[in-house]
Amino acid sequence: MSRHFLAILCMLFFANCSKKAEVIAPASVGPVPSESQLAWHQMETNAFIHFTTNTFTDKEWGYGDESPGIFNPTTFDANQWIGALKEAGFKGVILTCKHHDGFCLWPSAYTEHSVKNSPFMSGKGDVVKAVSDACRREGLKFGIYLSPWDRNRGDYGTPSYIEYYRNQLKELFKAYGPVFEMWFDGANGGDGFYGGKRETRKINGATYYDWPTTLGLVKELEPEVLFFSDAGPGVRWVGNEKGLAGETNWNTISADTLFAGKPGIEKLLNEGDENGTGWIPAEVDVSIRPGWFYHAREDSLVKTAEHLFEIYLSSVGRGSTLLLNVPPDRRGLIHENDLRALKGYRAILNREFKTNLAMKAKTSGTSFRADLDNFSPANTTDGNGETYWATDDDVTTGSLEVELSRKQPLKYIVLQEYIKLGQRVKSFSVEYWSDNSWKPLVKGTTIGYKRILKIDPVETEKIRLNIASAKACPLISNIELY
Ligand code: FUL
Repeated sequence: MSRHFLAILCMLFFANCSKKAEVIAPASVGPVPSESQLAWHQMETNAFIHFTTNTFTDKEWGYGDESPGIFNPTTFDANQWIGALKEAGFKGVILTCKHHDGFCLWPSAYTEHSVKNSPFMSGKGDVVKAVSDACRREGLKFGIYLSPWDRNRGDYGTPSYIEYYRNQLKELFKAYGPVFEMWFDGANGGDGFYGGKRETRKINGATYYDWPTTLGLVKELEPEVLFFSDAGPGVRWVGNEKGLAGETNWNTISADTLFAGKPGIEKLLNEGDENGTGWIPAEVDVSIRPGWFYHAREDSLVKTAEHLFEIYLSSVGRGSTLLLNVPPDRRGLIHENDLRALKGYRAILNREFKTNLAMKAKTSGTSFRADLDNFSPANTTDGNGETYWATDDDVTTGSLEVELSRKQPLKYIVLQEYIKLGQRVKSFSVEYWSDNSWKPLVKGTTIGYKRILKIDPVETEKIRLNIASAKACPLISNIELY
């Protein structure tokens, strides 16, 4: 071979390599999740715990004049709570350290309205410590709900209350961290005890709390924490308390005009905004009972295991994270009926998603990025969430087939996008192979972190995912079939 010819060959080889290098990783599109948001998506299901004097007064919203003397869970056992929640598959727990009534579940140095003046463990008890310790022992993450609205405080509505609220945040984050999520709900002002004034107080939800300063202060103590509120900035409210994420569910939304408690934004929160400027995914908060707090009269109204499974499908299955409230009773235990429902729910999940028929299944696609194996359809069935099928940059539609070794009954299709590089898919359909032709199975809009489609069962040896439109080249990291 002449030297001249060798040089040309080398040039061609390197030109080709650099062309491939250029196409290697698709660029991100729109906002992308932070590390802690990604970890939050992967948690999928978390539990909420509502517990305070309401548990003993049978109320949902304490007025703020409740005597700490009534708070007395006599067989309190945080290990029972966390053990049961862990068994049900929850990865994190968020506790109402203080609800609207202002009673503190920890012995705060800034108020007398707390466990320290209750008969619970002769005033030596600390529910926040017991729960956060149990979480750490069991490997669950711990989160804090601290109600901004406080119907007990005489200074609610004035600047000194904001200082009180911030002091309590510092107290909690220093003593009970790490904290993965901080919950600020949107119930802001109304009538209350207010140190004996018994009046109605209104605050301006957009300005009173000066959230940027408060969040900045918390971030200094806990840089990784995610803030939940209607408007985020870490996680947004899903717009209802029924367990329903939008069928169309964008993780993106523009938060600049939103604030906690703003009325009339439920649909926007439920569906997000394709062109939103921030990654602020929706969290689905819903209670296992009609109320958020325990009431004996609701013992027969605990959601069934089947209902909880439906909620899983309409939350996690629509690309959100589920936050299921399980309120302990007056004994300080999770009630037997709730335990039974949780066990049943776990059993359904285990049964329905037992064997992924698509694992390592044969795949093919209309096209894949620069014909590089790094982006081939096989990445969707390799059980690795870090690999994905991608098309060329100018290709925003495409099809991918998954072929099973034999004809199998199908009930669920699980799809996942590689969201690290942004949410892309706007609409898709799935078909199945039957009688020598493709038949329609299901259609959908967004996919996001995870989409679970429950279908009318079919028997088939092949399915085809068609991406009909996307914001940019689609990146599908995972397909599972059950
Ligand atoms: C709402 C509160 O008013 C409810 O009592 C409950 O805590 C729910 C999760 O958030 O804003």
